Amino acid sequence: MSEKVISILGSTGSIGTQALEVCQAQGFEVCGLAANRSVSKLEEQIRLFHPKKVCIYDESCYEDLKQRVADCSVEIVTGMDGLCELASMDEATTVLNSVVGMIGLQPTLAAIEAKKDLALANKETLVTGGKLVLNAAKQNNVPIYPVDSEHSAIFQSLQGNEGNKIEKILLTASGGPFYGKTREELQSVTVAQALNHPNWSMGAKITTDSATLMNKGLEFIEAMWLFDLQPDQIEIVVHRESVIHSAVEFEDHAVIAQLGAPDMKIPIQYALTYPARKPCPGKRLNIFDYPTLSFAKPDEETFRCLKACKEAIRQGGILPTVVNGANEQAVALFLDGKISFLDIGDLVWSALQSFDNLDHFTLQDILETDQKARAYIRDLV
Ligand code: MN3
Repeated sequence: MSEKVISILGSTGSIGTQALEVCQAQGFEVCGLAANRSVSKLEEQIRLFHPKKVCIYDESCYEDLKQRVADCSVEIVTGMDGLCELASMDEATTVLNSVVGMIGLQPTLAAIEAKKDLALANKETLVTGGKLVLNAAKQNNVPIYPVDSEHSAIFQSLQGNEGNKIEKILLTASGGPFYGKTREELQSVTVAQALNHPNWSMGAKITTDSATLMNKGLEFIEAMWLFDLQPDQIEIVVHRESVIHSAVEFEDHAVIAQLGAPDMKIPIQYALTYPARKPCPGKRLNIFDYPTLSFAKPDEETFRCLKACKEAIRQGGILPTVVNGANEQAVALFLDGKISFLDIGDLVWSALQSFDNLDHFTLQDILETDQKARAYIRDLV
């Protein structure tokens, strides 16, 4: 048996497939794989990695998958129960949660309750359930290793600084494909344009979130929970080159940053091999490819999703769940051709204004608020 045994939730997505490359390079055993509905890709992964159990989230894909892998000895489960089973397998030492969206919250909690090391790529987990998740992790003594490149950079910059106070975080943002554009110029943006990210290759939901800067808003909230920060301790810096992945300023005003090629395999691997650094299949940085690095403040009036996220976490309570749910619904409608690009930010902002806050809430409240926020957007459109 290898030193680490990994269960990967979201294995057919961008993070999941790169995580499997890392597992292969490191010789880590893979005990579980979970996908939404990419049956043929999951079949390939089953044949290559021989997991004991897999989850196909969408139940309508179950029969197809079952027939395709009838000759393999793999157990197949479905739905949210299946996803939570994959998050708490006896064999697993580590769970990588890279599912897309709010559906990642319950499997995160299941992994923590089962006392698995958690490599977390699902930012909606902390955006909606930050307090629940961190309390559960503390109670169960479970470490959370960030996979998101910015949060990994912050985590890496903090190594060797136990007990040293963070003055400020510089959270870098590529600015996405529409950096510098005005609202007028963004009126006729197409789905294809929004999905054409300059530096990072990712799935459709997160690429759209990068174009609206919602992604940076979610990361802002994620950083507050992961590193126990106040909103005014986080400065968002548009850094077009995506070479500096984020930085930490300490009380003595020393700023420690992590640099690298924009390749997710590096932060994915660090989350899986921490505290060790091992040879990685990720790209090397050639610093001479970047003779100049640029830094600017984000435009929160044009990119209202970012403003909505900052306002939601400033007020706290259940409001981050409102903006997240509203955004998930709005992005789905945009990708479906039902609303315009600018509508996303306007709808998210409108949801934030329309919901009452809740200071104390349970997992059930989070799930219900998420549904209400989605319904609110569907009713408006
Ligand atoms: Mn990121």
